This record gives sequence, structure tokens and C-alpha cells, in this order.
Amino acid sequence: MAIFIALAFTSPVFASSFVLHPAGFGPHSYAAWADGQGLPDSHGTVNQALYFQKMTTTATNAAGIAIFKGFGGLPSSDLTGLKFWVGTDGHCGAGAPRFDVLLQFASGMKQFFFAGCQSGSGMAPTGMTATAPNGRVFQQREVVCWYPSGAITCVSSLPPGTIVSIAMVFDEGTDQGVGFVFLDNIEIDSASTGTHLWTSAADNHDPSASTTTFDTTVIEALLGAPLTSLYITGQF
Ligand SMILES: [Ca+2]
Repeated sequence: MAIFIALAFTSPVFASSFVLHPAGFGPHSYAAWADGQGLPDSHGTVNQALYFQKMTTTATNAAGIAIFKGFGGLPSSDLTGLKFWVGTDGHCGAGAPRFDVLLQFASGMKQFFFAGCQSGSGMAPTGMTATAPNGRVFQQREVVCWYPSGAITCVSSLPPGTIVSIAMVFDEGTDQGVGFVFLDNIEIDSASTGTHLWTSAADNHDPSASTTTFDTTVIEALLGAPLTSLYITGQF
């Protein structure tokens, strides 16, 4: 409990801004904006995509991760849509890349709810595809249901609770697939704050936060929980 309290008071403050923080932990694993790899951006002509990799075994404690700030404190019902465009040359597995929403219930307990890229794992194709200037084909996928951590049944909506954090996690390694994926046009739809779309690092309200962080203290503060909690079954 002391660790939780300490993290709460050392959290970076980006009040009323919506920020995507690329990050990574463990060997050969990170997320970072990559020039020339994605679909056209809303600002400029760099055609960035958000690259995730885990170039090691799945069992290794490592992941590429991106954490969103600005949604903490909103009720779970406020989250009306989560989408991204995934490069079809990359890994789109049951568990990675995935959206992870951490909710806190009235009881004070927290739980992760996740939706994996692969069809049947929480996300599904919308039917939209596009080819990037470099030739990479992207397919849009959206969250259609959520797996409460530890559960085997996908629920159609999040239960009542308060959003602690939203993240994307890539932790399936080279034994599960190619060990990387390019994502673009990452979209979070909020009933109260509107549509938030990241086509490149330039869409961040805090561009200085677009540089990949490997500081686990910072990552855990953004996540609102220890990294080990990503693998806890049930509530904690
Ligand atoms: Ca882009």
C-alpha cells in the first residue's frame, strides 16, 4: 500500500490535456513514433506510425507500452470507442497489441479490462483499409468487447467504475509472431471530451511526452498501478 501512495503523489501532472506516452520495459521492447512508416499525419508530411516491438520471448518480463493521460477520473461509461489502424505486416495477436483500461470500483479495488487485436479477442475489423505512402497496408480495428482480467468471457461494456488509466500493451514476443507492429490513427472516443486521434507525435498536447520513456517509475505513475499488476488475475 505504501508503494501505491508514493506513486499517487509523484504522478506527472498534465492537467486537462490528452497525451500518448510511448514507453517500454525489459529487453528489446519499447514503443516509439517512427517516421515514414505510417499513414498521412494530421500535421506535417512525415507519415509517422507508432511502432511497438518485443524482440524476445513472450515469457520475458518486457513490453512495448503506450499510456494515455487525460482520461483518469472519468466514469467508465464515458468511454464510447477505442480504435486503431494496424499494419498488416505486424503482429495482431490475441493479447498484443491490446488496449488495457484500468478501472477503480466504488470499493476501492482496481481491475484491468483488455481487448486484444485479433478477432475473437476483443477487437474486430471495421472493414476499412488504407495503404501508406511506403506501401504498408493498414486495417482499422475497434474494440467490440472487454475481457475483465482473469475472465474468459468478453463483456459488451465496461462495468461502472472510474477510469484510472488507458494503455496499449505489446507483450507477445518472437515465439508468438514477428515481434513488432505498426499502429496509426489511434482513436479514443469520450462522451464528455470528444474524439481524440493520434496520427503522429504532433497530435500530443504535450509534444515533449512523445519521446519514449524507459523509466519504470514514470510508467507506473502514468499507469496508476505497478507494472506487475498488468498480469494480476481479477481485482487488486
Ligand atoms: Ca500517421
